[in-house]
Amino acid sequence: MAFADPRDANFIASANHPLAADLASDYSHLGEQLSRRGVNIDEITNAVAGFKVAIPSWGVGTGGTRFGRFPGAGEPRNVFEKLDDCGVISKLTGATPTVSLHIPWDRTDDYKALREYAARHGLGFDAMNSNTFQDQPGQPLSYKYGSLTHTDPAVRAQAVAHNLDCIEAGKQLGSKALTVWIGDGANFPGQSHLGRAFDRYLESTASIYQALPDDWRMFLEHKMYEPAFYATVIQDWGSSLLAARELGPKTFCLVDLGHHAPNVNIEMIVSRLVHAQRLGGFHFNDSKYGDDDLDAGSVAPFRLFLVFNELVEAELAKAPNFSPAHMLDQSHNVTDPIESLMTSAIELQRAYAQALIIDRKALHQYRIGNDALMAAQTLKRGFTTDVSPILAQARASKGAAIDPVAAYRKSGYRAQCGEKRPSKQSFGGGIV
Ligand code: LRH
Ligand code: MN
Repeated sequence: MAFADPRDANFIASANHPLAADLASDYSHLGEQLSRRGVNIDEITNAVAGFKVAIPSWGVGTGGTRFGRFPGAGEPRNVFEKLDDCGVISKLTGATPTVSLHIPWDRTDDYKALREYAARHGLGFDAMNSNTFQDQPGQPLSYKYGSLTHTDPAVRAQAVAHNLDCIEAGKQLGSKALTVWIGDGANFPGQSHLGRAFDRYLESTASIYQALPDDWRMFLEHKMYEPAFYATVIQDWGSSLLAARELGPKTFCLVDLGHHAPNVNIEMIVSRLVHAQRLGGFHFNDSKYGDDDLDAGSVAPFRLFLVFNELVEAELAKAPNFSPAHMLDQSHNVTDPIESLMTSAIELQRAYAQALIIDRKALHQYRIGNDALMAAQTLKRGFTTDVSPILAQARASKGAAIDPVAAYRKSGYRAQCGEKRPSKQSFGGGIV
């Protein structure tokens, strides 16, 4: 099999050539349909072309669960190889120009060199992620019973220091945000004092807040449960918003879609955080039961559409303090992570385009007229419109691939990596 570099513009152009005519015909056909609905297709395509989502560095390797992880061929062995793979995703989709790093998983002793290496792939860095949910070799104090909220001030200080390290690394990389997710909580009623644990959280995060550069943001990520199975200190958006308001204007709430109980109305949470001017961003993924970290739009695409409907409403209303950071946070246990990340980025663009084509004038009329059925139908018509030609045209307009997965497979990139990156057998579980 002849290998090719899927990041090469000529390779992408040659992969697009046989698909261009069909795309042009599908695009003009959809254009006619949408213009009859008062929608200018090129405006939507331009908006979609401007949509960006960050790739989680921890998502380009095969993920796992506590029961097992089954690495595929050509796994990235270090942050530089992770960036190589992120470069492929970025070039083929045109939608992922930044990477969100996780420290210490991506720690390196020369962040300036890492920044230059990323720039050669046309990549930058989004929010840094700290990690005080695992103990590292040689770490003086354990996080078994918590980190930023541990009852021992020395453990809290160790966790705060780690977050300051992440900020220092991020400053060298050009990142402008720190995401703080902690697994702190309790497994038994009575194990921890729920109020004092929250007070310790505020005390510790206030120290992190002090170290934030003026143009940085701190994202607080709430999660209902796991690894704590009775009470989690930042368990829901209410706890996150309370903390954000008490910590200061550079603190925002990050919504990981998988961190809610099944059937929770996440689009309502988004609407409230927009109102509170504290919507910091998202960890997009999908789930059916728990924090399954499945591919975005793979289980509940209508829910994803409803989240983007709230984002478009906020955009159109010019909501103050509204610039959410879009990031994926997924675990690819049974697919090629590059393919899953490409298709997931595209599913976000799909939900965005579907939300953009909603006839909001008609929707408003039906709403104030309490015509519930027609309001619901008008909204849903966005979701039931196949906007694939818009998504492909947005990619083609940026020199990306009309069919990224087909182009990726045609390049043989994974097989190339298999040859270059000898895989080491790994047994046992764990998310990365
Ligand atoms: C926690 C979480 C968090 C990351 C981790 C990899 O479940 O969503 O965002 O730090 O996954
Ligand atoms: Mn997350």
